[in-house]
Amino acid sequence: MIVDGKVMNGRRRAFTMAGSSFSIPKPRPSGPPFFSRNQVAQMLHQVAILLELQDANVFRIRSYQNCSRLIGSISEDFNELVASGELFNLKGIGKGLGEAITESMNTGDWPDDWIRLHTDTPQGLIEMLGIPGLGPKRIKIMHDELGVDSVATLKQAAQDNRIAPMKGFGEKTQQRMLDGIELLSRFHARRRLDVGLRYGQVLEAKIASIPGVQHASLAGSARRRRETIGDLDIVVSVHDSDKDDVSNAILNLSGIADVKGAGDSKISLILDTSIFEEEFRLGHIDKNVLEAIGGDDYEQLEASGTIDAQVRLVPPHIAPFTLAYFTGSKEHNIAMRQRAIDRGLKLNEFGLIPEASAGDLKGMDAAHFSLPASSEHDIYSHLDLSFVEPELREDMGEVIAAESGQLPVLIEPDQIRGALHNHTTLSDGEASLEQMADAARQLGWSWLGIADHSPTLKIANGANAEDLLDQGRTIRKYNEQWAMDGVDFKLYHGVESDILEGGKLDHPDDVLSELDYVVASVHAMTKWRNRDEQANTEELLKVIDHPSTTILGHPTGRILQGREGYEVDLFAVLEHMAEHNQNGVLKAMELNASPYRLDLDWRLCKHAKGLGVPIFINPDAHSTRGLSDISYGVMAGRKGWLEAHDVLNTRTISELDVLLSQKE
Ligand code: DGT
Ligand code: CA
Ligand code: ZN
Repeated sequence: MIVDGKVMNGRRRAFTMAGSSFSIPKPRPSGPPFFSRNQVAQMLHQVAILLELQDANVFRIRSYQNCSRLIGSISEDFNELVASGELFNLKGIGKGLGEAITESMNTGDWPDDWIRLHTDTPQGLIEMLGIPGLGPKRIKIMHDELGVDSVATLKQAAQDNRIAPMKGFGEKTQQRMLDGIELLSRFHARRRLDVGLRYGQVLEAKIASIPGVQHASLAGSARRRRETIGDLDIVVSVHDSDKDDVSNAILNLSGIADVKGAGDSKISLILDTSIFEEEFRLGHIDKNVLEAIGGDDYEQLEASGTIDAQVRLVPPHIAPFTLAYFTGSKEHNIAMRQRAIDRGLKLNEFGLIPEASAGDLKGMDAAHFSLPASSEHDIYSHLDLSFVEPELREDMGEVIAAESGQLPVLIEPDQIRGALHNHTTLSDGEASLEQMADAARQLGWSWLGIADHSPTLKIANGANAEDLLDQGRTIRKYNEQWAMDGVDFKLYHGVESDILEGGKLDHPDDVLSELDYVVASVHAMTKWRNRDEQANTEELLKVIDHPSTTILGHPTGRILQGREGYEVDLFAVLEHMAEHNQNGVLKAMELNASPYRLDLDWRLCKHAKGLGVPIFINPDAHSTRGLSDISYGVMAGRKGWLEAHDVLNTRTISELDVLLSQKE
């Protein structure tokens, strides 16, 4: 945050990542004091940056920076310091700044020259500050020499190669700016679940451990396990008497790049990767995915990203209502509110209030009349509903199901016994067969399937038939050994076969028939994306009909925030698979658990379930660590209403043996 020297120097970019944060803090309706400590610190911080954009005297800039940092970090009561004039005794606050702050706090008006700095600086220059690695000094130079005054004109200048020739810039810098612009536009939007959840869970844990916090809970899209997350929402239950201390403690947590606003019960933060104890790493990303998502620089880009977080502080008796409200979704809330209205109740973030009792009272005041709730369960039960798991709160029929006791009993992570789509060093995996098997056993799994790439996929080092059959012999040898030793673990041998022209598989039938199963997947994305839906669908139907095909891998080929999938009628595909299953032939749909894919989309899982098409959740692991991606698949599966019964990863070895023998 702004009080943290390291962040101030190294991560200023985060400040404007969310452009709107660069605004003039508004005074409270009554005072003095008209501004909070955070508002003053924020204003000074902004002024320092604006001065730098104007190429002002370094000492002047530094005095604003230091003063901002100091105010953010002092432990004394800031209002008292100002009121008593002791502010002037602090080292680092000069007479001029001290007077300006005191006057602002007392009158609610910022000094004219601070305001003018804001209004005179083109918005485009401020926007540019959001580009990772680009500071005010360079922005100023480009503005003066090239007339660059916005992200758009900067992009044009870089593309025209007008930046590289300037003194002190160069090719590399120019390229970095282009990368940064792309990052800015992408991250302005949303973060993938794996990344967003990491930030969210760390922030939740940090806040939960602050003395005085009764409970801290992640809400919003992160709690609902959406595939991407806009901003984080956290609800903090805290007694009124502890609220100020808790607020201050939150504002002083590490990992805060900036504070967008700090009101009485809401704190808006911008987090960056310094929130993590360890260096921010993404682990192995398979080449295909990496290419779609930004290439080799991607991890660095992600490591310099930020995410916004809205923290709400409420007293414990209100917290369950606030948590339910901010968990959403908005659509689920609307359905719930309507149900409350039908019962003469008003549901909002403060309570569930009988219409007649609260009169004209609003918000917290009306909440005195609320029906009690010690947890979200009570809210649902007041409305004659069984508890709806957060993942289901998308207005996809969950309220009606909750009314009639028809909600699914969602699959749990510990019900997973194994997974079939994983890679080894035989193709593009990082770990050997042995290492993968060990890792699976350490996860407590009872079986693991290996499905390395097929020959056509050169980029992934697809294995030829001979090597594949060799791998099969090794697998059988291990299985025999384990059986003799009484080890309850089994390896299954499959292949991830590319889908070739005409819906064909990538090995001759006599090779395929040696395998336990085949995951058929599309990798020629360019071709498939250039073809229409009907042609693609027909190819998939054909490959599903191939007697050796067991599972359809990553059915659309989408890479979240990387590329769209190819067009395909998945309803037709699922119906086709359903027919096979009705005829006693196993054709399963993959829910690819890689957080970059989550393909089959959760919205279609419910449909697959309804048709009776079984699902395999597959981590598509390319390393031992990749196996744990299964957890994202389970999240998506839960979101798609899947129960243990719908997901074949929950089967025992003997059950799976039977299933995999259900061929034509
Ligand atoms: P996000 O942040 O875009 O990934 O998605 P959410 O679901 O976290 O949405 P967000 O952060 O805008 O708001 C958090 C929750 O607050 C949202 O899921 C439901 C609730 N909420 C926000 N605005 C409204 C609203 O206008 N009406 C209702 N009923 N609920 C709202
Ligand atoms: Ca949110
Ligand atoms: Zn794969």
